Amino acid sequence: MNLDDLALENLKLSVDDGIATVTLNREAKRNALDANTIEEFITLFSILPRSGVKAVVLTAAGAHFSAGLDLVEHYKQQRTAADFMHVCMRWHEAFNKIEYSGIPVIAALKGAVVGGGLELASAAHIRVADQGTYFALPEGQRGLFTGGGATIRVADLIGKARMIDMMLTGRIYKSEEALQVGLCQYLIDGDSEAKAMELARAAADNPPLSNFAICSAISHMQNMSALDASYAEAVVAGIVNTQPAAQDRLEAFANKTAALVKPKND
Ligand code: 1HE
Repeated sequence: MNLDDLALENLKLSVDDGIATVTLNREAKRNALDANTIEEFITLFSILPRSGVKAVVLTAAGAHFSAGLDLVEHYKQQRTAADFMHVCMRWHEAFNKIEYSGIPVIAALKGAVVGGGLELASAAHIRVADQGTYFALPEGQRGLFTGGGATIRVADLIGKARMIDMMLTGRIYKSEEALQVGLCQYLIDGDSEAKAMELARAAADNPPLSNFAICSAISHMQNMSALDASYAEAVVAGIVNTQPAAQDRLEAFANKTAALVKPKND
């Protein structure tokens, strides 16, 4: 199957100049994540990384990035514990496909990034927030628990103490404070999608093999012992750092034609 054959309902896909824009497209339900949306993520991210796309902007229709788990679907389906464990495994499949995709995924955030919406955002490689973005884990208030990887990824971003506080008390982070604790890497005054696109274009200029390593190996290595991770790092660096695309760039540096690494105004 290729990208053109995909029949998506709750996600929208467009590709321009090698950059894919994936849009959560359930604005009427504040982009709540129902089972179908999760299946569409799995389908899409099974194909996108092999489609020649160089980077992805993950954005959302309407004022909110995502209101998290579709609470109404969950309520109506009267799921058993076993049912919901299987639901969670599909969420993990979807979000692992994003985090380990090997292509940069930049999340453009706005409005509510809550519960499962934050779990989705934390699977991206970079998060850009605007001034109206807010982050919350209201699971405790709803009588729920995270099931889409927050115990791993959100705890990784902000530490377990902050995560537990958010879940127990409903604490909401926004603006500078959200940036400071690590819920986003960029906080901008304008449109987060425009900034995410700018970052995606910058990342897309890197050789695909370098991006593959950055957007998969680091995550894999975090799951390993330090000894195994250092071995895996050597293997990955052996492959990436000897690629022809690196040689070309190193030649440019040696010939003094490559850009130097300096802040813009220096
Ligand atoms: C939804 C959902 C949803 C909205 N599931 N339908 N997440 C939450 O606890 C967040 C719940 N949502 C909200 O607090 C608010 O909807 C928002 C602050 C995000 C947006 O408020 P607002 O005033 O713009 O919209 P609204 O009027 O509340 O909602 C518009 C519609 O979206 C309405 O449906 P309608 O048919 O009455 O028009 C809402 O029911 C619907 N909607 N959010 C289903 N979440 C793997 S475990 C993860 C566990 C979690 O994610 S817990 C966090 C759940």
